Amino acid sequence: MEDVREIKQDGMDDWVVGKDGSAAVVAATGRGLPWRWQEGDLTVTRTAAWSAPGCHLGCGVKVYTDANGNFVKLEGDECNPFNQGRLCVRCLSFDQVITNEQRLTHPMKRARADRGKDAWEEITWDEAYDLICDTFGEIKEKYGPESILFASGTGRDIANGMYRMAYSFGSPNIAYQQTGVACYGPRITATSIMMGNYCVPDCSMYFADRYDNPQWKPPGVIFIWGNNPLVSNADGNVGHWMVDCMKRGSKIVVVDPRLTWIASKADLFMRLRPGTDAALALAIINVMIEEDAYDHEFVENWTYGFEDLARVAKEYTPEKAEEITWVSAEKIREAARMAVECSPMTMQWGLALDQTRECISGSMALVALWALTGCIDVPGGMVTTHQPFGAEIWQPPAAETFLDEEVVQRRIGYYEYPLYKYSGCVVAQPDMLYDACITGKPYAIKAGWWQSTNPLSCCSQSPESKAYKAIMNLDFNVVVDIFMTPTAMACAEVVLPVATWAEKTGMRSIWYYMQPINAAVEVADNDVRSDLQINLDLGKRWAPEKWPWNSVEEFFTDQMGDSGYDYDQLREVNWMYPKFEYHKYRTGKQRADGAYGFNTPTGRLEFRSTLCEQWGFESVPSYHETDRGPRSTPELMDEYPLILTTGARNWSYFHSEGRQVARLRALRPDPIIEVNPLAAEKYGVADGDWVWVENEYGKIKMKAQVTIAVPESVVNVDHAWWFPERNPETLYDTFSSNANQLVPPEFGSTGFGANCKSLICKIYKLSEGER
Ligand SMILES: Nc1nc2c(c(=O)[nH]1)N[C@H]1C(S)=C(S)[C@@H](COP(=O)(O)OP(=O)(O)OC[C@H]3O[C@@H](n4cnc5c(=O)[nH]c(N)nc54)[C@H](O)[C@@H]3O)O[C@H]1N2
Ligand SMILES: Nc1nc2c(c(=O)[nH]1)N[C@H]1C(S)=C(S)[C@@H](COP(=O)(O)OP(=O)(O)OC[C@H]3O[C@@H](n4cnc5c(=O)[nH]c(N)nc54)[C@H](O)[C@@H]3O)O[C@H]1N2
Ligand code: SF4
Ligand SMILES: [Mo]
Repeated sequence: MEDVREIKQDGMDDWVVGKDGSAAVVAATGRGLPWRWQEGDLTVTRTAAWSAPGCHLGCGVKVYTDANGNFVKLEGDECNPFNQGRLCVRCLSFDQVITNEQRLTHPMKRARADRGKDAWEEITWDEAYDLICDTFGEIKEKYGPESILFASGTGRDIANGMYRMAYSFGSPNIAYQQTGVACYGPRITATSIMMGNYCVPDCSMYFADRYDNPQWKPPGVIFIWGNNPLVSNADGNVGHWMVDCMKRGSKIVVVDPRLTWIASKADLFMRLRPGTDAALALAIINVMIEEDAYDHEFVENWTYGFEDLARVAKEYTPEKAEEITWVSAEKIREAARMAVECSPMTMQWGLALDQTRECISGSMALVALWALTGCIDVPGGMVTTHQPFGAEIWQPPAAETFLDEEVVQRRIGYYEYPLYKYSGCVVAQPDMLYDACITGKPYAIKAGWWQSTNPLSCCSQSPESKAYKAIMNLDFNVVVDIFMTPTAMACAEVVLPVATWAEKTGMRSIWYYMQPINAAVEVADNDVRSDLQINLDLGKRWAPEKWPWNSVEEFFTDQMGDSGYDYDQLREVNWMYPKFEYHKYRTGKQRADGAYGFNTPTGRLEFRSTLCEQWGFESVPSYHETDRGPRSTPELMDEYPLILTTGARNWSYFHSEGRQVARLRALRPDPIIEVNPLAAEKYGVADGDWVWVENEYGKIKMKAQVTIAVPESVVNVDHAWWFPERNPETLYDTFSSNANQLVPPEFGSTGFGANCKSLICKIYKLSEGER
């Protein structure tokens, strides 16, 4: 390797010249820092916290261990450019995860007849693998490899290994079983079809020297739209970055029905009615066009379909939008002016966009908004994303590299919903997949592999729901997790225990950088394996030619793209940042073919999507009224007078995780419904009361938190609750306070989207004895 790289010192940066002359930049701050050292009796290991337990980030941490390799404590790694030493309460409670008595410590099996019973038998890894291979093998022989689904949940440290393993088995049915994949995929799709790439707000994270980098400048204004960055640290974005930008002068506009911490600090807070985001965006666009305040140079030279956008936006005057969204026309005008005048404008958007049924055309309105400002790929604007060094580790491999085209096309939903190809998560359409589990159409689905997902707590309604029926209808299920879960208790024949991030060798990569996950803690007492090790073990059995690596380190070296480095060298430098450039669409670096412009059929940013047009989907940004609410179902509002949003993130929990972790549970002991003081008075509810939250679909028990965080007509409920302390054979009561009892499994015309955040309900106190 040494002969193909040359290191040049250039100010802050170390340049590494790869084989083809392409230059990468390695963080100067990382070179020369040890990845492991001794402090007194303790060994310190520099590493990254990704999963398990789960998170979208992977902040830099220093793990302290004793002479026996046992975990002692951890601290944020102040040298790590990504989080700069800051940690949230979940990492700070990791001591209670790694030593948690409820962790799974051995592979286990159970007879199918004993589903739902706490009747597990410990087995060895070899016995577990044999059982899985024999059973999957028989099913494959009889029904074909596509009859086994391979599911994971949200972005944890899983996808690359699990996708490879599933494809090695021969199945194209990768799954993420939330109705309409209503998380992230829709936003990626909307951006990709319009621009050919995804975009993120530029908080300097592409540079190892961060805010000091002379190329970067702070955003003039950050629109925080349907996202709560400090709490959720979602999608690779550290919430603290927003605060860092605020300190450097960025103004903040928040679009959220709830008064979040950052909304309380905002220059402009647009408290909209849940589900009306697209109408608000179109009204802001309306003002920008009416006031002739958009970026003409960008629109004329680099975009397509502006007239179509203008036609749609014309309808959404601020006054009309005020009626729909509850945001005053005056604030709408102010937002439009800030977007233009506080240049560069950027946007941190979130889950609320995906969780409307017509989420693609709705999200397109937001892409159009930021595009009109022309702040694309400029310092402090919306910057496009690319895999660092072309490495695959974060982005799973394409199915086509493993499977024949004809097999890929058998993926459930492949023909019906072609936009899935643009979502970055090439999964089966979840609702159709559940249907197939039940009906055997278009073909039988017979078994499930569930690695890092707990769909019964997170994404299903009740024992009567399609999800529960589908999962229970399968002949054989394998669950891979760190804890026993309601899903595993309900349906698994085999459970495999995994290592936490502190116990495994891995690699964290996202668009900005690459970093090793250095195993810090010995796992001698536990018989756990890393997710990748499990995928590698089984992948080797199913398709040895696709798994030529003898160790995970060898695997990672192969995943490092054109960096010119191997895994050990990555360890030496601690983290690697690719060379980053702005204005790529103007220099021919945005598209793989080197042409100027964007990676779309027209080469322009498409306000009217030619891809959508081709497939007969709605092709311009648009607003769709939510299915239930004061405008679409006024007749239901007497019975269900409150607007319901679900699942706003809290500090303690990552979805269904963390309920067994004492420190986290103490922060949020019970499932919460947020109710405004005026509403509480109206419905006879006091702070701390247990209430029924009910709508046409179901009812759940929640504890009222009376707070001005929500407006009078809106309530918000936690999602993903279960109670690890309760009887396993009730599935830990996961259906008693499960937000999804209130969410219908209905998705949008593109196969994406679900109305999780714009529903209706009523609330009333539990009677005596109902608790
Ligand atoms: N009503 C409502 N429902 C929602 C939402 C909402 O806002 N409202 N949000 C939705 C969203 S956006 C999402 S992404 C889904 C999330 O759904 P999921 O991703 O399925 O989340 P969990 O149910 O927490 O399941 C994760 C499981 O994986 C385990 N785990 C964590 N890390 C690892 C790891 O590294 N390896 C392995 N093998 N296991 C691991 C955890 O212990 C846990 O049991 O929920 C959705 N559900
Ligand atoms: N602590 C913690 N962090 C997490 C997770 C977790 O479970 N816990 N889950 C991870 C996952 S998978 C995801 S997808 C992300 C999601 O993270 P975010 O994108 O931040 O999503 P939420 O917290 O669900 O909602 C963000 C904000 O949207 C507001 N909101 C609700 N309805 C609407 C609406 O109709 N319109 C608008 N504009 N706003 C609305 C809520 O009040 C909330 O403040 O978080 C990730 N990070
Ligand atoms: S966001 Fe919190 S839980 Fe996630 S890696 Fe960073 S500190 Fe850990
Ligand atoms: Mo998510």
